[in-house]
Amino acid sequence: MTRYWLPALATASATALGMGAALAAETPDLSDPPPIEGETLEDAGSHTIRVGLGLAETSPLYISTEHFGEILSERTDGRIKVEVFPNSQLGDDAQMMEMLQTGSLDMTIPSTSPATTYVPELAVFDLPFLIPDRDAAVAVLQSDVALDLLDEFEGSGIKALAYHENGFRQLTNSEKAVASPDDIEGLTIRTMENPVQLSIWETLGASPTAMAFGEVFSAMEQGVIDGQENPFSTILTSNFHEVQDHASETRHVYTPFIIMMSERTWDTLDPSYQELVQEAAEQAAEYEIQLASEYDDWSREQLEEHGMEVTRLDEDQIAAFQDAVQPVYDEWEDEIGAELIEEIQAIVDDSADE
Ligand code: TK8
Repeated sequence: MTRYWLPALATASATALGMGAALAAETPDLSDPPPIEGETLEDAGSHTIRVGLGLAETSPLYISTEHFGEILSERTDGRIKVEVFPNSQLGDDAQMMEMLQTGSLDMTIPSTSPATTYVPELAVFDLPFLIPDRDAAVAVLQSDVALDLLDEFEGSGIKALAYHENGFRQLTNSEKAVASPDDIEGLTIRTMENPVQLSIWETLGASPTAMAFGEVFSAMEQGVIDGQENPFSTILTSNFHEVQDHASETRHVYTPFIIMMSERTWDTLDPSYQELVQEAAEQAAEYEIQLASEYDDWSREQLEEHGMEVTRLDEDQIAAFQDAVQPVYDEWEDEIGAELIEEIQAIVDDSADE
């Protein structure tokens, strides 16, 4: 399995993997998040928190999760340890959320899309071209409107702590360069397990199939599907370019991740530890969003260097996709809530004025 590291982040990445000082001479230009202020805790016991992730250990998600563990370990003199299990080895997003409910796993960080099973309004993030750029994304993720959706998990057995970035999704396929909605006709595309995602690709004329992330590589390798869509960093760190010759910079959906804990685990934590975990999750989220944005362009360049053809789309070409998927809004507006959609759109518009 080939591993791709963003050079500027080699130190952080190497540290995250315990790879020592070999790469330490490279300069990470990302500052570490500030330490958590407050007392170190003596009497709150020891905990090992197991975190399952769908993505590889080279992903910004994994690196920031290791960082989350470092913050907690430092702040508790090693009384809280975090163990991270990447590559869907404990299950896919849906399975790991169920494991949180039963208490057989402590944490996971799924995309919002499969989490709509618990909080249907999260499907607002599945709407195409809702979030145009990262400034808008950050404004939305920090808004009360978005944070209130995390509270909606209450009673599900899952404690949602913070948003991370999965990122702007790009289409890849093994068949042809895609530059217009017409090019999509007939392609079999894997989507996340979410009805709005299915509806996007049906509307564009593809034959979509919902599938867990961990099955996507082999489905493409075996030709069961022609393509999939994910951020460039995931396409690279999951080695999708080995089985996909074409990518198109469609940026059709911005997907957040949610950092979640089992309510059962949460309840075993002393309130002072709960506060630390919440703060560490927020710090890790800030770090992850920074990492993810650094990885985005770099990953696209790496993919091109590895022979993937990346089709860039100009404004008119993007507008053609945007027009083509308008019916998705009509179809889902009532279900998701027109008011919620408008609130998010208003935050996006404000972020453009600043
Ligand atoms: C990883 C997934 C993934 C998501 C997907 O667990 O399923 O395509 O984008 O990255 O959450």
